[in-house]
Amino acid sequence: MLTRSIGRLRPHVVRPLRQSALIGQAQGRKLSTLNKLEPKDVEHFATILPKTSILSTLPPIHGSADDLDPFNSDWMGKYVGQSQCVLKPRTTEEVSKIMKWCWERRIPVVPQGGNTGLVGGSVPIGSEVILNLSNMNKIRTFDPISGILVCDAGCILESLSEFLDPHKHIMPLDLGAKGSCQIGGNVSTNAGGLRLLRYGSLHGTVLGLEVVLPDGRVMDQLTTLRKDNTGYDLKQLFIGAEGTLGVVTGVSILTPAAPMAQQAIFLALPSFATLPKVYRAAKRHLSEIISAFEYFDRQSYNLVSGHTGAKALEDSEIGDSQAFVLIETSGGDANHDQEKVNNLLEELYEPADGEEALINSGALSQSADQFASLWAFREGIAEAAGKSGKVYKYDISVPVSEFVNTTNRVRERVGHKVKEVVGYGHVGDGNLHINVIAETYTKEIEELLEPFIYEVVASHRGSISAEHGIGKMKPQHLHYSKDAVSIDLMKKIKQLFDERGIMNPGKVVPM
Ligand code: FAD
Ligand code: 2HG
Ligand code: ZN
Repeated sequence: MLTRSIGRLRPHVVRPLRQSALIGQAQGRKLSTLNKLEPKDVEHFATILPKTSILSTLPPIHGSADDLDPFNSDWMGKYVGQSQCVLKPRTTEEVSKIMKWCWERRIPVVPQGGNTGLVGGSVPIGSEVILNLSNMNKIRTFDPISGILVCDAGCILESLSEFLDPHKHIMPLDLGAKGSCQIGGNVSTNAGGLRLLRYGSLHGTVLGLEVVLPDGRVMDQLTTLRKDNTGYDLKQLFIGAEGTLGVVTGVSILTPAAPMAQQAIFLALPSFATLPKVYRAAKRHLSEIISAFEYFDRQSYNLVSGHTGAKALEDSEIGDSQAFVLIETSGGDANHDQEKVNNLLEELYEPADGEEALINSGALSQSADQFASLWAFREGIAEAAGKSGKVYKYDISVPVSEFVNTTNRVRERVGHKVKEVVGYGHVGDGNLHINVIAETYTKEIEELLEPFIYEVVASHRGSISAEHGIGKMKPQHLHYSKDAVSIDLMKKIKQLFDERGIMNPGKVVPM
């Protein structure tokens, strides 16, 4: 029988790391055609923003370089820039004035949200100005009838969820970095996350955007229309552009009604071999109430358990289970949903074809706390990996049947040169995360992994970036997932919006 006694897990907290390792010095984009920041630029910024909204080592601010460190370094401590100036505008007008000045002076700019990105897109490759959106954090409107929320781009995802809670609505996306990431960053990376299976991608739920273009003009497409077939849908270009085409300053997004009943089901499987059957059975039995189906391997389980001391099940129930699944249901009636879950569990323990049980054991959340604890276990993998060492992160789309083969090929490839390789991901979206944890970042390990992993992905016609983006990490590998014609068009679009190349140079588009 499923155990119902869980609740020893600690809540997951996302904290930016401040480390100084640097892989691959700034290269790529021709930063030389751009101008270096001078004191006169900072003086001008001080006419647009109060001095408290400017961090700079240059006069007239004369700040300390240490104050800029958290903005220059990414969440993994893998990418480190040398910006001498961070600007924190409060309004779209301020962003527009800053961009206009930078455009005229040819000064490169990196838009930055919560700085939780995992591909080095949010930090400079050289000394670009950092335009940090954290002071743009106002809700503009919310319509409880349609569920349409309009807000500033710098609103933190979790704050938006908290705002919606009393209105009985939820954000259509959720991710482990919710306490730090911003909706503008989510849009700019087209973040996927844990609810994509149910609510789809931001390409569908974002209804409108307000964007400051590289030359300072404001593109106002902040509509609240669900239907609008008036020509090219320009806002789609900014969803996933990673700050290379403009600065997203406002977002209009469709928020779903909050489910009346939710449950988390944690399952321990003898091996990955039974997972496809479990997934199919879950889809059949749970149909409209399934809202997430997440997988992680034994190495991931041990990592989180070792790091937090948490256990999703007793050791005796886990036994030598090699694969774990977290299923979430979101429905309108707890009794009705429970019946569906019971039918599913019955089939998993006693398959109709008389085969062996598909699962070893499992746990069902019985309270909001237990629900949160089970999710914290899954969401804690990235943080636990970061606490164990330096992490090479691969975020790929391959057929679900290839999840374990692909992870094992990476394990064999790196052998004892690294501490651990863990595999986990969003089964419902065919998205596998492979985290390779090493003592330190080295060229030797990087060269073992790349392009090896991308070649494996390409052999399945998969994606080298399922949800985290391209950033600084992968422009040179884009061809593994995009053909030459597509890359050529991407370059032309970049040129059209940003012919001076000041917007987040060296990111996404290969040279
Ligand atoms: P940043 O990291 O600040 O920026 C990301 C990119 O967007 C950069 O290129 C930046 O220049 C650009 N950008 C940011 N704001 C703007 C703006 N207003 N206008 C224009 N460009 C902008 N990602 C997923 O997809 N799914 C997950 O499940 C997931 N889980 C995560 C869990 C953890 C613990 C962590 C650390 C990260 C996770 N991520 C995940 C990656 C990351 O959190 C997301 O990509 C997130 O959307 C980034 O938001 P941010 O505000 O931190 O953006
Ligand atoms: C997740 O699904 C995130 O937990 C992070 O996308 C993945 O850190 C990673 O590799
Ligand atoms: Zn993910």
